[in-house]
Amino acid sequence: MISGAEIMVKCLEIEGVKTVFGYPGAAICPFYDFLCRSKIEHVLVREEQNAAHEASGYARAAGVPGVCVATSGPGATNLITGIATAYMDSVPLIAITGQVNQWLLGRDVFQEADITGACESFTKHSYLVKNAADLPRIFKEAFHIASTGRPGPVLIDVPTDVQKQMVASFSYPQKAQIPGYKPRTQGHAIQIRKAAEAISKAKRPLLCCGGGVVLAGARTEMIEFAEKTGIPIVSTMMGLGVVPMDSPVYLGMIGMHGHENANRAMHDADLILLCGARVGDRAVSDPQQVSDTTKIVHIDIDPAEIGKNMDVDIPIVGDIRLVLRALAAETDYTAPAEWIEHVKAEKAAFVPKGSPRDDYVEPRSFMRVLSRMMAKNAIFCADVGQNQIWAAKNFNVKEGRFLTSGGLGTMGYALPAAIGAKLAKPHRQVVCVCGDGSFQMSMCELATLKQTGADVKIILMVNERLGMVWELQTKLYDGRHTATTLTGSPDFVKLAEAYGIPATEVSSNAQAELAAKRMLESDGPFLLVCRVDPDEPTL
Ligand SMILES: Cc1ncc(C[n+]2csc(CCOP(=O)(O)OP(=O)(O)O)c2C)c(N)n1
Repeated sequence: MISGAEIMVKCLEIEGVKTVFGYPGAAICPFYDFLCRSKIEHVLVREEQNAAHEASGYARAAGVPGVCVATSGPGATNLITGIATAYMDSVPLIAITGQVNQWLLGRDVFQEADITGACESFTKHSYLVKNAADLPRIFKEAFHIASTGRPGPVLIDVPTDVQKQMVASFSYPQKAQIPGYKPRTQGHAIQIRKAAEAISKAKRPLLCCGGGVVLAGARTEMIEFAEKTGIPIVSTMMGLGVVPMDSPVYLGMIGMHGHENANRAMHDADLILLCGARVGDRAVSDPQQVSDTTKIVHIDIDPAEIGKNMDVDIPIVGDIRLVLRALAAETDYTAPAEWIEHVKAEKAAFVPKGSPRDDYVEPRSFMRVLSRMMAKNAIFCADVGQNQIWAAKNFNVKEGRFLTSGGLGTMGYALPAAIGAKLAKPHRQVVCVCGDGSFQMSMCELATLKQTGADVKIILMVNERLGMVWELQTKLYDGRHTATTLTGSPDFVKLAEAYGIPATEVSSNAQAELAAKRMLESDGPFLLVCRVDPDEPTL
């Protein structure tokens, strides 16, 4: 005989899970009681939202589903923002929650929350398990659903009695069999041919890569396709890192906070190949205006994305890696020299904003210096706010990753995501940047950082404001700054030191550069507090 809880742990082991992030409570205790007998490492976070973010950072760095665990009721509801964040960024995540005993469901008993109902609109699928014998099938399906097609979070809610229920034996299915769930990976040959024909007629073609290119592991295919055809590339924020900023085929990031020359290329193009980009409003503010004048080819693994935000001329459903390979085989096109020269000249004319100063740390120029100092394959996590935009526009992701909450825009994401990423890839340099508002949403994770010993470096941009909203109020609300001044913040250096984490504060670029060098060379976690001019703009 074997209990439901033991089955849950065995399922995770068979799926190859090495680390889970969680926070226990009575309703998940049976599971924890078996987890501690397993080789799976458990990271005790300090608040459940961070468990989901840490699992998300882990998943994005490792390329396998991340796993987070919480108890019923408040534990489960605390996970919600983290689950929604993962959903918006298509991150494969398995969220396991304890639930009250089945016979108490629906009675508003202590710590009961309808978490499957609450998460319905931002999970790819969710299960409320009623019988321990179903657990192996459910876990197999959950991992399959989370990591195939367009990745996303799957929730498994397990009542306490199901965790304790004894069943005769355990066997794990070889394959998940889910009727009606068959993500299409090969693009349709006729559509690919149509796209190749459209490319052959284009005078000003452009490739636009989104987060789907990263998820598909199609970096090489993307660059090879651009090099073969000469078609230049722009990226969305989620597509950052596919092509290094200094690559000759890359023009920059598009969008509201993007590079002007990249936006102009979007405007001037007569054909855009959207690759794994969902055309969110931050990336393209008026999608219909673009598609009115420009031919659009949209490649995406998720058919629901195609045509959702922008009218599309040639839809191609499939894995970007496979579609780009097939498209490359169909075309011997070379982009007109005139167009290439035009976009290159615009890129060359682009002058990065911000220059070093000695009264404050100037974040844009500091980001550029920092990226030169960091390892090629480093993982860089940006939080949300001005700090995110300064990083996205100025940090050159060479062969590494740029992790941020691009879809939901969740403040407090960077530190936990960085911890998760470091635990997934211990040999890679991991640095995160936060604003003083964002950091205060997740600074309890300094304890997790200390406890795990994860070598994560934190750059904290202190402007004593909710900078991004302050800037918005300056521009759009006649400078009426409401509820955006951060008073009462702690001394961040002392705070880190209280956790046993070394820290230093700097207030000029010269100091910041020196301190960053020392920080990067040091072992273990470190907090670098950078004083930023409160009126520093993003653009
Ligand atoms: C959880 C959450 N609450 C509110 C917001 C709205 N918001 C977006 S940016 C921002 C300000 C961020 O301030 P800070 O972290 O200090 O970074 P800065 O903009 O100063 O770099 C706020 C409040 C959000 N994105 N996420």
